[in-house]
Amino acid sequence: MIPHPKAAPGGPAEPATKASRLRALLASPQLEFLMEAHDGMSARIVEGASFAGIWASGLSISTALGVRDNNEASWTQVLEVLEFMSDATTVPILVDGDTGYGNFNNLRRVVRKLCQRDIAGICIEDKLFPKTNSFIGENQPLADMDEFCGKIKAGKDSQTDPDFQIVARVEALIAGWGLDEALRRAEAYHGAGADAVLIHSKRADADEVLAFKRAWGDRGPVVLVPTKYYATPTQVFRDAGISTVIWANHNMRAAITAMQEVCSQIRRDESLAGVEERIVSVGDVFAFSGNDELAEAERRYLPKTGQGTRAVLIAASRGADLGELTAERPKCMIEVRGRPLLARLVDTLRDEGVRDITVVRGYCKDKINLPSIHTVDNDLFAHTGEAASLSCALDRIQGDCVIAYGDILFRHHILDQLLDAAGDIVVTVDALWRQRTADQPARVRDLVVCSRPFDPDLWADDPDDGPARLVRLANDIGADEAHGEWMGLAKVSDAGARLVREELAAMAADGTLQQASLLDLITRLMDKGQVVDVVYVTGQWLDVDVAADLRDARDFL
Ligand code: SPV
Ligand code: MG
Repeated sequence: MIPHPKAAPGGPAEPATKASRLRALLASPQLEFLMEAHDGMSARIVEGASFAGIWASGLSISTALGVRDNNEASWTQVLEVLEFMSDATTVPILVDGDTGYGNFNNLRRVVRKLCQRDIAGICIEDKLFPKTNSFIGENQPLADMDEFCGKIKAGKDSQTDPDFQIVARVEALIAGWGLDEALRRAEAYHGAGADAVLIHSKRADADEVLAFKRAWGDRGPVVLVPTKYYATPTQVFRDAGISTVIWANHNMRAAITAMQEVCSQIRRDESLAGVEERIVSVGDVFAFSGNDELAEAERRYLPKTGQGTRAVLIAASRGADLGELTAERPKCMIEVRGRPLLARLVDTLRDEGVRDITVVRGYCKDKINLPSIHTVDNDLFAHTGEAASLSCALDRIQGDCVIAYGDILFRHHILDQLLDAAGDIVVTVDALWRQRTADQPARVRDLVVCSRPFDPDLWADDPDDGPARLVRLANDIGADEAHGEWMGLAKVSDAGARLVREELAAMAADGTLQQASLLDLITRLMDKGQVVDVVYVTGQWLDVDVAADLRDARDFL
C-alpha cells in the first residue's frame, strides 16, 4: 500500500482500507484534491501523478463509453468500469453516483456492490432519475428533500465497509433555489448521515459557494467542483476551510484534445512519422501496464524450459582490451551496476531452470568465486583458445547443455527461444547485428551465413523448411553476405554433446585443439555433415570487449 499523504512520520498507524483513507481525506483540516479518471488507464495516471484520491466522474465515464451523461449507461455498466479502475490503483475512489440510479432501494444495492469492489465512497445528487448534467439547461427539478434524506439513510445502512463515505451533493444553487434552500437541504442531508456535502455551482465565480461555506461553518466537510469557476485561486478555497476540491473532468477533456490532434495529423500525413516523437512509446505502454511484474511472475510460476539442462561457460581469458579494468580480475568478473557480468549470466540461466553450471576459469581464477557453480581450470589459458578451454570441461558436456562465452548478457526470452529449439546443435544469431555495432563495425566478431535470412514476419520456424541452418561461421565473412552475428551462445542435445566431445578429442589428437576457437569447432562439425540450426534473435544482448561496452551494459540493465 502506498503511504497516506497525511501520515506523519512516526505518527499513528495508517488507515488500512481505501474507504478509511477517503474518510480521513474528507475529514482532514487541510485542503485535499480528487482528480478525475474514467477508466483503468486514467485512474493509473491519476495515482502516478500522486493524487491521494480519484473522482470517478459520471460525465467522463459516460463520454468515454460513447454515451451521454443522462444515465444512458446502466449502473452495472458503470460498476464494471469502476472495478477496472479500482483494480488498477491503490488510492481511494469516490464515485459520482448521479442520483443513485433510482430510489432508496436501488441505492442500497449499488452501495453494497461498491463496497464489494473496494470503492471508497459515492456522491449522490438531489435531482431526479434519469439525471441531466448540471451544466445543461436551467432550473432542473430537484428531488424531494425528505425522499433524498431517506436515500442517504438507506445508503448508510447498507454499507458493508464501516468507513464507506456518502457525499450528498446539493443542487439548489444551480437549480436557482438560492442559498437558504441550499443550507436547509445541506442541514437535512447532514442530519440523515451524509459524511460530507458537495455544494455545486455553475457560476463563473466562487461567490455563492463561499457564501454557503461561511453560513455552513464547520458542521461537516464541504466539497467543491470548480469546473466553471476554475479561475478562482486555489488558496481562496484553502482559506475558506474547504475540505476537498474535485478536478472533475480534465483527463477526459485532455484525452479528447490529444486524440483529435493525433487523428487529424495521421489522417493528413498518411504517416506516423510526425506523431511518433510526441506520444509515449509502445515500450512505455508496457512499462505503464506493469509487464515487468508479469515477466517476473512467469519466471516464478511457469515450468522452466531449462530444467535438466546444464551450462558450460567459457571465462578463461583476461579481456586485455579492457586494460586496467582487468588488471586484477577476468573481464567476466567486472561489475555492472554492482554485480559481476558472470553473476548476471548465471542468474539468467538459473531463472530459466538451468542449475548445473560449470565455469571454465583461467586468468585470475581465484576471482571467479560465485556460489553454487562448478569450476574447472584451463591453466594454459594464456597460450590456448576457446576450444581448449571447453575441452577442460569435457565430462560436463552431457545431455542438453548450453555452451556460452562468460562475458555476454541477454534477455531471458533469448534463452527461452534457444532452450525451446529442437536441433542437436543450435546457435543464436542476431539478425540486427548492424544496429548493435553501427558505431564500431570492427567489434563484430563472428558473422554467419545461414540457409535463409531472418524474416520478421516469420517468428517461428518456417513451417515448410523448419529452422534456418548455419552455412558458414567465421570472422572473415563480409558484411554483404552475412545474415547475422553469432552471440557466443549455443545449445547441444545429448547427441550433440557427444558429437562435441568426440570432435574435441579428435582435435586434441590431431594437434589443432590448443589454438582453435569455438568457430573452428563448429565449422569442423559442419564439415563432417552435422546440421547446425539457427535461432534468430533481434538484438537484446551484448558482449563486453572494450570499456564502451560497459556503458552499454549499464544501460542494458
Ligand atoms: C461529473 O464529473 O460527472 C460531475 C461533476 O457530476 S459536473 O459535471 O461538474 O457536474
Ligand atoms: Mg456527474
